[in-house]
Amino acid sequence: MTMHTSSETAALLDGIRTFIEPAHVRVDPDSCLNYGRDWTRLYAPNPLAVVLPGNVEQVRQLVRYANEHRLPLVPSGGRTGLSGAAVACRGELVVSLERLNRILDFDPVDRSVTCQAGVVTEAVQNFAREQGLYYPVDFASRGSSQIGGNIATNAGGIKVVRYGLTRDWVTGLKVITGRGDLLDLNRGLIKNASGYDLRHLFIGSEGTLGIIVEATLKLTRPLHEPSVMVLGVPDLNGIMAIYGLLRGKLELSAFEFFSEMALRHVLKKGLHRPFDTETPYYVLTEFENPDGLQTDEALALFEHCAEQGWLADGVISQSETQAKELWRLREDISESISEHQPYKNDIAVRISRVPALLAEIDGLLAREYPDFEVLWYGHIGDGNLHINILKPASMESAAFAKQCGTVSEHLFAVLQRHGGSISAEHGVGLTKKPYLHYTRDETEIGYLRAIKQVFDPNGIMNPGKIFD
Ligand code: 2HG
Ligand code: ZN
Repeated sequence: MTMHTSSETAALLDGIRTFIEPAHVRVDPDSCLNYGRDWTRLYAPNPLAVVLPGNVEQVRQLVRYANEHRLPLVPSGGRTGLSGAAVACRGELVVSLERLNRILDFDPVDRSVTCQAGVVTEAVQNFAREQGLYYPVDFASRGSSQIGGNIATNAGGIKVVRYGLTRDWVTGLKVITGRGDLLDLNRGLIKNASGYDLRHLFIGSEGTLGIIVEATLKLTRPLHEPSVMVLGVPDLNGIMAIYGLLRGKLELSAFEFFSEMALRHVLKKGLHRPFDTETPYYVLTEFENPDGLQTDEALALFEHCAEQGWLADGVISQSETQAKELWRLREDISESISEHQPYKNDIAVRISRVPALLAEIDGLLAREYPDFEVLWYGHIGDGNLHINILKPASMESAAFAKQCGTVSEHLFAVLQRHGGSISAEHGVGLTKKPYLHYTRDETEIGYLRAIKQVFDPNGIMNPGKIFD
């Protein structure tokens, strides 16, 4: 990375101010702090400056300028990421897409919406609802995450069992490649068999190939009156047994779990227990229940699971408000523990492998972290577990990270044996980079590098993220 003197930096930024309004090229400490980091909070932000282009042409000019001057760029959305992919800690220029925040087009026949990259997820969801439709990619950070960032990380979330990942909803993408070319990829087509689909390379590329500036998203019909059940489960194995039964009988749109230890953190923030019985684990599941027609079926399934000893108690929502309250028990966990600087795991295996993986890592974590608080939660219906280890207040951050890093090696070795992934949905960014080889072998990483070289020959796009 080139070090610039302050007069060189000033000249570089002045150059940018010739094609982006000076007010949108910021160097003030507040902007550098806020735009230079994401939710990981592990790295000290240190960007050169923050630039907020107001249109696609300005993004293109900026990328061309960055190539000429070998300026590293960090594309920036809502910065709700948890892997450090949107962190600028090495003098990079942050490119915030937040001014590209317009919904551009809607077509009721196509059932699709075209929007700029900086549109907030919830704004797309609300727009869809106003059209009588539904954008089903959903997660707790919906109020600040942006569509461009969702696409750059192929965001998953809480409805994947029914609707899949962000990848499944993107029918068109406009990107500025790391070379500064504008590509208009797939243009909203459902079917297009005309060769390599570059759209899918950009989905999940974490800003390393170029900058997403616009997206066309599919919409679908809304869920019919979903009901939510929370079930108290005595052991981890019971969870998958319940899943196997329920998914065959109900139209599930979510199947999540969390531990009693995790629940206690949201209770501390003012939420209430779903029922009096305490169990080590809980399942939260959502299913379509138009006119309450599935309630009897759900209750019969509940009885069956109770007879098998798979669950000990449960509750089913009686209203939309109650459903929302139950959802908060799961959705609020991540934020409720952030003050404990958790070491985050975001692992995935095939659903069928979950019981075997759980059995192995449960023992491993108990052995390796005897004195740490280990919280389990996540999207178990997708094979995706978030295991969070809380930092003891008395321990130094660096020592804690080091110890967790060592345990990660054991954990990921187990995961590798089960054919799993070190990141299900949060991405690799900086935090998972040292472990990428557990999921992708060296030959495959070689292909990733070669692809990057094609789109970003000067290595200016989010350098140091995913791999070096
Ligand atoms: C969730 O599912 C998010 O709540 C955050 O992906 C997970 O905090 C985490 O580890
Ligand atoms: Zn998650």
